[in-house]
Amino acid sequence: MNTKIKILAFVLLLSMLGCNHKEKKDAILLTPSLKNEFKANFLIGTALSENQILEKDTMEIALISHEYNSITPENIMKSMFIHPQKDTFNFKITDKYVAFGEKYNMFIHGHTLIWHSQLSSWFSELKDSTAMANAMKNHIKTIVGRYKDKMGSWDVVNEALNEDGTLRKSVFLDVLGEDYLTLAFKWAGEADPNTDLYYNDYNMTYPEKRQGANKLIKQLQEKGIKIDGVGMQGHWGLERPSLDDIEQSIINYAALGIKVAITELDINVLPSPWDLVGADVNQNFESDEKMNPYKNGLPDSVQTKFTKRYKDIFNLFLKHQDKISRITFWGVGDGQSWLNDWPIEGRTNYPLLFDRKLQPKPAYNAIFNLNPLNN
Ligand code: 9MR
Repeated sequence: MNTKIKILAFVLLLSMLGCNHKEKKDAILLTPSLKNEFKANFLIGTALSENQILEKDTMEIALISHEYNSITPENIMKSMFIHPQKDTFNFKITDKYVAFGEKYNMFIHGHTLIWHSQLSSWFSELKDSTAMANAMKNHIKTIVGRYKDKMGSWDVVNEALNEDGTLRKSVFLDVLGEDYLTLAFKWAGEADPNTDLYYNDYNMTYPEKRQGANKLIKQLQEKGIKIDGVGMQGHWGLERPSLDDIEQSIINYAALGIKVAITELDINVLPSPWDLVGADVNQNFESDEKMNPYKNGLPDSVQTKFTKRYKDIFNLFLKHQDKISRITFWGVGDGQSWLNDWPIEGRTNYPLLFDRKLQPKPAYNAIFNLNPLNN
């Protein structure tokens, strides 16, 4: 489909918002969408913010339900929100998240059960291994159990590795040692045997970190612990990681006999003078005008690079579609992205397929028609 038709189709989608239900449905069926374009290849997902889950903006929800067939909660399932006190769970908004997925017939992913960051503070007070094990077990079994048979998959453990492939220091590692990984996957599998269990991390294309992830996954497999997939967070730049590193990583993880999901995909177009890579939100730097060069718009030359980058990585994903279960963007429009505030607050970044007005960008059009199965 050429760009002009696609833009017309999108305008049609937006204008339909004034139509009655039947007219709206008929028009949506005519318009192209990411989920239809790649329906034979992999799921196409987005992260959802709290406002999106609450369906605050009708136009945005029409777009989300039209384009994506999979969802991940950007923040609301993290322990500090869902399990704020040892004996208190907050399921109000997470129930709405799951209902959202059911309403729009989407694949529902859970993010994330065991993570050192955005962790409820009471976890850090547990110094005794029995108390920590009981707390983790209660956390995992209560949350996974509540949504049993509704979730397609869970990020059971998130970001447990350092860049050199060793295990990251955390309260879980401190108190329980390496066993915490085994226990987390074991309890998640017991709570819902029908959901896919993932290990999810950033910089998963780095050779040393890749080795560490391989080791971690193999150790679980050797113990007979269920692990179904690995999430490669796609917090990538215009040039790094190289296509070759991405490809080798996909091949390497798939060779372990598990699914590969590309999670949290966004392409950062802003300068990173500290050679900073990854997604550790604890790294923050002072604001500086030079570091926010595109606050009035993205120059054509950068837009072209950005578009090509998305096209190249989608070509790669299609080449390895037999190994990839799901591609999830870390948000819908550029205005939503965490990259506007990391590692410097208040910048204007352009990492996603839709702009701040939720209009499709050239990169959106570029990833259509790549698919040999559709042409
Ligand atoms: O996008 C999330 C942002 O809104 C939060 O402030 C941040 C806090 O840690 O987490 C962001 O999402 C992270 C994800 O949950 C795990 N991988 C790294 C992501 C970006 O930091």
